Formats: sequence, structure tokens, C-alpha cells
Amino acid sequence: MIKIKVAIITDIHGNSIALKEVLKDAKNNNVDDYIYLGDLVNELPFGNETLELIRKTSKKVLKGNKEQYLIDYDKDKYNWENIQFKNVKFMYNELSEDNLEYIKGLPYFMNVEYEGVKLLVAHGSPFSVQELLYHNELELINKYTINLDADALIIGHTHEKVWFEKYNNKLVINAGCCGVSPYYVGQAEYVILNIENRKITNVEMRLVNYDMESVKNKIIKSGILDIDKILMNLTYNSMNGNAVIKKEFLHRANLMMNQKGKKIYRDDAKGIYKYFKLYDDDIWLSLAEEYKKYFVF
Ligand SMILES: [Mn+2]
Repeated sequence: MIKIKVAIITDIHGNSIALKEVLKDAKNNNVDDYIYLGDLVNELPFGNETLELIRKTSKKVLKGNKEQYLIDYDKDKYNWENIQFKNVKFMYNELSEDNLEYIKGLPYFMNVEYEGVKLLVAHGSPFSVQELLYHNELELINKYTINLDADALIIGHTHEKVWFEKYNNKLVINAGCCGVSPYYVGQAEYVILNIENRKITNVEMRLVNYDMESVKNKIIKSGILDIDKILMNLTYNSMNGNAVIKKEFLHRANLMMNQKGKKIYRDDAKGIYKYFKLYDDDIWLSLAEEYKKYFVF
């Protein structure tokens, strides 16, 4: 009987410390193959190290919206001076040329087959790298499973806890969030898919400990705090047990833009930037002033 174990890892967001522990855990569990569902980099500033680990372990790697930001920025060099955008620029400058080229070459979707078991893997949805397939989006899930030419659809992007369920007799798996989970402090989440006898026999949710103190020290050393403190603090809070702060901050930024009659998507926004919300610096800074009591850096 053929047994195959596949690690599905998504939304690392540059957390190389978490990924290292996940890869150790996967090895200890005798994983045969690795699939990465995108949002490999951006948010935590350790992009090159993260890509090095990914490139060593697999050729089945997708790009996510976070990679698409870098690619679109490279193409158009958008003149967005917003403080909020400095985080993306930092990673663009940080990545080696080789890693940037690598990111450009990654696919959006992939059909993967293990011993007759067919998987369709995507970052957001089979339609868009940006679309969010939350567990309660039944209409969307129905749309993507009703004619699905695969046994399973596997996605990430929502940063929910791992979930899996059958729809239209197809398995849909959300592989959770490896690097910046808002639900687990110092724990990386991923999935081991067990394939046995030409069937998916088990979807195993794995939680792996990693050292938050190391993450914190590495952030300080990275140089990101000279460029962008606000998003870094919001992200760090979010993964450190205080996810509500980032949510509340962004929600209020939306409301304040509305009150000013401002658009959060620029009229000249192209490609993925049509989804990249940018808030005026004065709004961003006044909220940061208010929330800085929660900031670690
Ligand atoms: Mn994403």
C-alpha cells in the first residue's frame, strides 16, 4: 500500500523562525513532499531567509497577494509615498535579485497529483489570489467545488484556524496560517495531508512552537523599525495575543477615510493595487498616536 504525506504550508509572511520549526516537525513526521500556498514574504522582515528555506524544500510553491505587491511594484514603481506602503518597499529593497526573480516566476494555482489523488491548490481562490474563501462563504465555496476537476481544493489567505469540510463531494481545506496566526501565540500552524491507497485518509492539523522572543529580537535587528514602526507593531501585536488591535485600527482608519470623503483605493490603481487599501498619512499617524500604548517597539 502506498502512503504519502504532504505538508501544506501557507501564509508564512516572512516568519522564517516559525517556518524552521515547521520544517523540523514535518521531517519528524516523515513528510514526503511540501506545498506552499503563497504569502511567503512581507509583514515580518525576514524575506530572504524564508525564501531560502522554501526553495530548499519544494518546487510546489505558489505566489500570494503579498508576492504580487512586490511584482506590481517592480513593474510600475508606483509613486505611493504613504507611510503604510513603506513596509512593502522595505521588502522590495531587502530581497536579493535572485529571490525577486524567483517570486516573479511562481504560479497562481497548481494542479498536483499524488497516486491518482488530484489536488487544486491556490492562495485565495481558484479565481483570484486576493479572494477570501472564509469558512462561512458557502456560496463562493459552492461555486468553486460544483465543477471542480479534483478531489480537493486547498487554500489559505484568510488566516483562519485550519478547517476542512466536504462540499459537493469535494474536500475543501484551509491550511491556516504558519507565520502570523492571530489565534496562537508562538505557534505555527500547518497541515499534513495523508494519502493512502489513492485516497485522502486524514487531514492533520499541526501546531508547532517557536520562540517569540527570537522573533522580537530579530525584528529589532532587521532595520524595519527605522522604516515602518506602525504596521510592524500592529502585526507583532496581532501574533502576540492582541489581534483585536490591528482589526480595530484598520476598521477605524476605514471609517475616518469615509468621513473625509476619501477613497481607500486610488483611481489610478492597477493590478493588485486595486485591492491594496491605503489610508492618508494623517489618519494613519493619529491612530498610531492613540494606539501606541499597545506597541511593543
Ligand atoms: Mn494572502
